[in-house]
Amino acid sequence: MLGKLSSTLQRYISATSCRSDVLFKIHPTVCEALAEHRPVVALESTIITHGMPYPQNLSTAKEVEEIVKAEGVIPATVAVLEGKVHVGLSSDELDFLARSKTTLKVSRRDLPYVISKGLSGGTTVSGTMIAAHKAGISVFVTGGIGGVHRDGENTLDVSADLTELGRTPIAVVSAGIKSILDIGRTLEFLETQGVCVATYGESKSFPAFFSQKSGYTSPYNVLNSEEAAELIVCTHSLGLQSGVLLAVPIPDEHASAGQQIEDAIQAAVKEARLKGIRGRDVTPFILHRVNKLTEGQSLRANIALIHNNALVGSQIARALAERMH
Ligand code: PSU
Ligand code: MN
Repeated sequence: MLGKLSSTLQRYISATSCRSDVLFKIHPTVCEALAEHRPVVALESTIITHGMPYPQNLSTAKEVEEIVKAEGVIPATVAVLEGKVHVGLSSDELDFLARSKTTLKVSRRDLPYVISKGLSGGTTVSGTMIAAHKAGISVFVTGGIGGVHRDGENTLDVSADLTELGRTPIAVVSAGIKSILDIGRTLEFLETQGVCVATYGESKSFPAFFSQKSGYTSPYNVLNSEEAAELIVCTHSLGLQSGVLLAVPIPDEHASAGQQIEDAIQAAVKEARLKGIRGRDVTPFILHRVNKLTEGQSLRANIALIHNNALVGSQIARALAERMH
């Protein structure tokens, strides 16, 4: 009885001492898990609001949360809702984000505006990293991160995801970098930013999202979740304020459409340039066009690799939590 009482009390204390405030709300289940040092994985929401069409965006968001839970890990999807950063969403909140056509794409630079106006939006990798770090989460799973765009040496279109990785100590699990981007320059920029980049598994090639190989050598490899956790622990122990990028190659059975998707990407990148698409609209435009040009093949591959990333990321979060005990 006493044991039961004290665990209830502990839950109460952890839930009420969570660092929620007027601008920032951590979901009670996320709070409890963090207070009890149980594993938590952060998830982004631009993929829901701008990265995938309805209804696949909603089903994917829910499936990813289920995969994380099935691994014994608490999912914390991050978004801005009516001017408040939320870490961990209810099913109704996910539904709202997936259906809304007015939500903004929120990276670091957008946060002050969106919050000052009481607006809602999906957080990008950079926006999600900020919120996850503030909440005390160490592992974040997504599909693909932003990077240096092709022709970025002229346009200076370099995703804020890269500078965020340079300044926020979060481990981001992704399927590498999409070839809509300049992968070589992205890896160079990550090095400059001090981001430790490692491919998960034995492949020497850094993965290119839809393909297992980008043709660029991966700086490092981690062979399993324990090695990944060790890398994260060392980043923290050294007091580095920079992030870690873990690249998980797309599973074999979904990599076959790689070349066809690659051709569609080439066409979509050209189209974006001709149409004068700029800035924050570039990535969503290309994702949408590639999905149309491949008749949904890219979307199916995208969903499959996010599922896989969620599984791997959860295992890493678990290995990390075990290291902390
Ligand atoms: N890549 C994808 N799907 C996405 C994104 C990237 O395959 O949904 C989103 C992520 O939220 C990422 C953002 O952080 O796009 C990067 O946008 P930009 O290139 O404008 O920085
Ligand atoms: Mn950009």
